[in-house]
Amino acid sequence: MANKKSKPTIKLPPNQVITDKFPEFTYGKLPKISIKDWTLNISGTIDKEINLHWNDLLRKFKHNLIISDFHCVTKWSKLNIVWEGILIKDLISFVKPNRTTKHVIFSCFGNYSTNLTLETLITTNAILAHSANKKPLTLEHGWPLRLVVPNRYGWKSAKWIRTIKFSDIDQPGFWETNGYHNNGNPWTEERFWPEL
Ligand SMILES: Nc1nc2c(c(=O)[nH]1)N[C@H]1C(S)=C(S)[C@@H](COP(=O)(O)O)O[C@H]1N2
Ligand SMILES: [Mo]
Repeated sequence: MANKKSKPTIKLPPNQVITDKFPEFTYGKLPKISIKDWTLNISGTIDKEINLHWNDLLRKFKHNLIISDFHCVTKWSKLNIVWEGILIKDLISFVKPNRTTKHVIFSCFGNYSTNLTLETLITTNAILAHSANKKPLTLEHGWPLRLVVPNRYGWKSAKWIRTIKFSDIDQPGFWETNGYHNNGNPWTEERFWPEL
């Protein structure tokens, strides 16, 4: 009789390894942030630039949960993280970017940035998270607010978000100008610039 091998039930992008820990992965030093002075600046191809204080942000938007897997390009993956925060979709409905808008650039406290297309943010159900696995983020994981983009490598999930700029023109971020792929889809291993 044929010996049926059981198929693995976990779907993992190619060449990733599961970790049960939640590694902290930061280029450079941890930023110092005071929640009292914290603002989120939203600008670019929207009608009016906005600055939101922490409490404004928490009050203005619905809070949602997503469960997603985290894949670092250095090959560790952590499965099933519960993120809570504000869906980028809700932020987009609020700021109403102009019809020509195609790109969104996130900049952080510290010297880090990343770029995504508006379409990717919507179709991946990206979230601005303030908690992970039911606890407020630790500073190491991006407190008070980080981006989480499911189905993109971890470097797109920028921690310590400070500004969000909507744009007609792409503006590659920190890793995207240092050899990492502009799109970063782990399922097709978009790790590095295609010519590298
Ligand atoms: N501001 C900032 N965001 C960042 C990084 C960083 O160095 N600075 N590293 C990125 C990388 S490469 C990964 S894998 C994830 C790691 O998130 P974690 O430290 O919460 O595991 O954060 C991403 N966001
Ligand atoms: Mo990473």
